[in-house]
Amino acid sequence: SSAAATPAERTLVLVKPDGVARGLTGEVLRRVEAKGYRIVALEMRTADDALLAEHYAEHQGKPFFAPLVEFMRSGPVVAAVVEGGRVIEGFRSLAGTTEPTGAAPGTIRGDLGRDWGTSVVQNLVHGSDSPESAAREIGLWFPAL
Ligand code: RTP
Ligand code: MG
Repeated sequence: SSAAATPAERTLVLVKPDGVARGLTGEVLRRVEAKGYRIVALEMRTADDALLAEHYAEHQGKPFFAPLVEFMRSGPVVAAVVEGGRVIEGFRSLAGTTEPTGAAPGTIRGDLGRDWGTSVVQNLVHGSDSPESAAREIGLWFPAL
């Protein structure tokens, strides 16, 4: 047969400040590893405005931009580079839809997310949404990679 191995792909995963504060870092990484993806870089840090402005460049000018940046710098995040076949799509599938209330049970946001009582959607995790975004975001968070 001509079945070729699926080329490995990389994505940037963030456990956002709500996930770290609620002690869900291990649970998120457990789901990533249980799916068969490999963590190839991992760091806890508090993001500054410059990093977040670049990370969320596509959202500049939107009404939720300022509260989003304020939320994202409110505490440490855990940043990871995760590798695996079709991992960009696969992690977004593990994460579930943006709003936890509507996210499917079985997903990180659907099982664990609480998007009520805050002015910005606090949804535990971020995952790159395309190969281009992944390359850009990995370069921002892990310039040495
Ligand atoms: P992410 O980039 O974090 O993986 O999430 P996403 O693709 O599902 O959502 P996106 O549209 O890229 O938005 C980025 C993050 O901004 C916050 N957000 N708040 N109306 C709102 O209050 C609102 N909309 C978006 C969320 O934290 C979202 O994940
Ligand atoms: Mg996004």
